[in-house]
Amino acid sequence: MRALNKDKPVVLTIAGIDPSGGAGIVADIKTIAAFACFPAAAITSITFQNAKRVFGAQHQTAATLRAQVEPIVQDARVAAAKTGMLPTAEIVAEVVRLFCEEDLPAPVVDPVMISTSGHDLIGDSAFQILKNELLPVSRLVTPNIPEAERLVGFRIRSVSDMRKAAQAMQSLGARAVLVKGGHRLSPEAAALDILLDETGRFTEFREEYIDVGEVHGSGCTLSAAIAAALGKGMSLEAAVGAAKKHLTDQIRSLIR
Ligand code: PXL
Repeated sequence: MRALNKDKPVVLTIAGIDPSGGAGIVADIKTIAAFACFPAAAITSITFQNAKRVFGAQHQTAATLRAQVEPIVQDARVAAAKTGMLPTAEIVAEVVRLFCEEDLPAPVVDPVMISTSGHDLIGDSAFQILKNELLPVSRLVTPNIPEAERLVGFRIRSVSDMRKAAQAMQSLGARAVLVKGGHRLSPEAAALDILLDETGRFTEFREEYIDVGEVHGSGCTLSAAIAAALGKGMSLEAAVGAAKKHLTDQIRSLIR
């Protein structure tokens, strides 16, 4: 049996579901489809939330995550992948095993830690496995400033610190790193993202900063867009540029 549109590149997201649609897998699917790719999705956690608050979550087990991913891999060539919320040590360790064992491309890792509404989305031991085992099998890791600070263990106060943090994350094993700046750092860093690629080269991405406050799901959307663009065969640099433009267009539509 055939699935509609499956001639498009299949892009897999392994992430939490936010049933209110702002973040997580629903945002990923919308984004992957907007890039004319075929979304496949494996759920790590069912969260109970809206844009204002997270009320709780029901996490999956390693077994139920594997049971979702294996049939996808058996039936389709996955062109690109991303990971989002990986709440428990059991889940992160299984994700690492899946990317090592299965015929899957190295993922874009969005190191989700805290929801925009302030809820913790990853446990301490899960964080350690993400840092020590998932980063080394990633294609790209896409932290915002607080996530980067937790991964590297020092404060980021300037654009030069963003570059140092990117290099520190590459030393942890990530092939490439995209540090997302933000308004909290400085007006200069607002909407500035810095890419460090596998050859050690830095590229700065700057889009207009649109002051709409925190946007629920912006990290999910950006990482899904990068994965989709990679799935279409774009270079890493072109994929990040296209993804950032897509996110900025979406944010701009909030004020229209
Ligand atoms: O934006 C981070 C994030 C990722 N994944 C899920 C989320 C959130 C934030 O709320 O709910 C499932």
